[in-house]
Amino acid sequence: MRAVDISAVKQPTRRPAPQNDPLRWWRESRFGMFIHWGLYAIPAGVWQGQRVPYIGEWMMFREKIPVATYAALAAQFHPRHFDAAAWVRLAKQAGMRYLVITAKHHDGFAMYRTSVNRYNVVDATPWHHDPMVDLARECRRQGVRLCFYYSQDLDWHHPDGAWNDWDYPAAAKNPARYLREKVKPQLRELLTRYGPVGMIWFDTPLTLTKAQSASIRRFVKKLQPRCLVSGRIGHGLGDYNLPRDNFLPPGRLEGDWETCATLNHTWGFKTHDHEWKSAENLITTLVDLVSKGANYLLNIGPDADGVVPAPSVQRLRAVGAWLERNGDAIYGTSPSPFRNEFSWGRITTKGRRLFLHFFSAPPKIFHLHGLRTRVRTARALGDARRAFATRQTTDAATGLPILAIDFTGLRFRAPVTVVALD
Ligand code: FHN
Repeated sequence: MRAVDISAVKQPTRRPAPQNDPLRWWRESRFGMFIHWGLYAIPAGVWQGQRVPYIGEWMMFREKIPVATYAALAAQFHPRHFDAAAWVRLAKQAGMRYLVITAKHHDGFAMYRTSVNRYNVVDATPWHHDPMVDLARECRRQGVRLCFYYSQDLDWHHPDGAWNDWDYPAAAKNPARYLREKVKPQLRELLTRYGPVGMIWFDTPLTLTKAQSASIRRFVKKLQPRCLVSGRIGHGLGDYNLPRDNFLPPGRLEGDWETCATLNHTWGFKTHDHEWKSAENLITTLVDLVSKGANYLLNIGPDADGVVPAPSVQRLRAVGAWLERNGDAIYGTSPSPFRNEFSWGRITTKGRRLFLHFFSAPPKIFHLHGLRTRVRTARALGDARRAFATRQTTDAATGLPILAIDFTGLRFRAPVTVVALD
């Protein structure tokens, strides 16, 4: 093991960001809410009486549902319980600082008012309502950053969009026309009608060329220069990296990363997916990701009435309660100065402070090997009176520094307790 000094750790993306760096808010936020909501919430994972095993929002593709049959679902979309204030409040309660909602997923249906075609939540449903107006207002009011998911490549509704070859022959597709007639006009609407947008969360770059992706990026930046572009614009053109869904990195990452993840196994609502990750799992994952330099974008899939599944609400509130006590060790932090993972937990840093996140109670005398920085105090986070005795020595055999902290008498709160060193 190499000894580290927290002030000397190379943290390429953690350099003090200039005030005007558009990534600054995103790096500081660390935790966001992903929302997958669309027509797929109506069949909710059941097609022709059969429960489907795959992610709910892929039903149109997996069943090769003709455009006209799928579009007919819109006549049933009338979410009487939709409450933008409550959704944004839930994000706040969970400690999430940004919200990314599906403005258009792969099914091509716009969940906002678009003038591009009538295939949208205002013109095609009995609801006749644009939920993005409410969400934009509530995000502004409650201080959460609004971001839009937009499927720029796959579009199973547009004749020139990628991957619907059961309605439209692949050979006749003209992607340039799709970009010109749908993608760019819709992005213009999203970026000019709802106020400042934190990010356009592009997804699944599968068929567009580098030049096409670059032209989408330029288009976004021209309309809102501070709006971020997610890594899945493809071709390395994003403002940050987005690995595969539910990715848990094995060690510290270089650069800016985000892991997007499900709470159960689907993104879009399914009636029969009840395998929820526990609150402990979510907190541990948040800590793990942040200690490695990644953001955590965690998904909810509201049902067709606009109701967020109760198990999602319970779990998000539990994470929020933990963040309420321990948020100082998450928001605005830098990754662990150590490359390796520890079996006892994880480390985050902020300035000269080092946060030790224990996944279970440590021994009464806890040893941290390899920290060269002098430690003045060690105390339980949020409890300045609670100081622990520390001792720094050098291991005679390896020459490595050893920090010993005496936790005698500390009752560790489940699932983890954070200790700050400065
Ligand atoms: O195909 C999509 C999927 O439906 C979902 O939107 C996820 C979220 O990251 N992205 C794609 C798969 O990676």
